[in-house]
Amino acid sequence: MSSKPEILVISEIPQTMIDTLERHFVVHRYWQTDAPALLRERAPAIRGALTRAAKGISNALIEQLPALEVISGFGVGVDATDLNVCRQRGIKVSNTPNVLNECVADIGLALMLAVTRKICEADRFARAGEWEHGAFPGAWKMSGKRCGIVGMGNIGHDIAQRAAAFNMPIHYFSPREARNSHWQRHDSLIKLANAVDFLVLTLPGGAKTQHIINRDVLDALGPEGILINIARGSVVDTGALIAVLQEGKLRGAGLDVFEEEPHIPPALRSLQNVVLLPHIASNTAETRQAMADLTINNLVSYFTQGKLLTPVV
Ligand code: 8YV
Repeated sequence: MSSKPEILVISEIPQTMIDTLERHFVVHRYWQTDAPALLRERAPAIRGALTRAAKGISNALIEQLPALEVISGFGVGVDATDLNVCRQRGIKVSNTPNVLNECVADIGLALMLAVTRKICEADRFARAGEWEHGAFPGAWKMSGKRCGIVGMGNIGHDIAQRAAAFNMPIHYFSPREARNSHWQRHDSLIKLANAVDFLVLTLPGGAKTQHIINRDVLDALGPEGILINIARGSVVDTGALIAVLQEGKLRGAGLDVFEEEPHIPPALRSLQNVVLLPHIASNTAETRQAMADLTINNLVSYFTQGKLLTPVV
């Protein structure tokens, strides 16, 4: 067997990433192989794992990898992997912070505009030839409306800067103080939701934030409010969201993430006042290349220098 360290790639990644990885590692494609046979044969030798951030790596799989030292996440979120289990086992974990901030923030603004100006609905109207039978009914203005951000991290800051360019007053709820003192901090989610027209979610997923956007928060956002989720599906109570949308108690929603990806509840899919994206916020050629480089370089750095470039654990 080669002297290169053996790593397990958990879910599908671009072939170009596999090609680069193979220069440094013996790569096992978990999603493509007979998993039980692979684990029987190679588990004792597998020292590293690479996983898509939104998918993570299960505790059951971690348990079957006794030699696992390091997990490199392809993405910034680390909610899908149990970090406590990793700490207990002494497994190092990394992610890809910052390289995706701009593209994720861009999609946040795109969803805000798409919902308010009914871009997708108007596109469907135009394609169907309906214009020939009458004008499009019209939409709402976005510039100048109040933007509320939940989670003032680096992506939250990028959203705020973009929204400020649309003359939108910035409000937020976050454990961390914003870098700009003109942005108004609120000490509860309900107070934030009451004060704004848009609620943009950029907070981490995981047990602590599960369904933090519940019926009470959505009611506080109100019938002229718009919810934008570019964080994790788990932070929103989807049942409550569907109910307020169906009842006309929320103007609309723009969602890039869902509770059970890739499944999107049919009730959401049938609503006109939502814009639904298949988790594409970071999915541009430039950003995915930067994420791929950092994901791979974390593993290379760990195995050659003994340390991760962007450690989480
Ligand atoms: C990734 C994400 O595109 O970074 C994250 O946490 O959710 C996305 O940006 C996704 O995890 C694919 O790997």
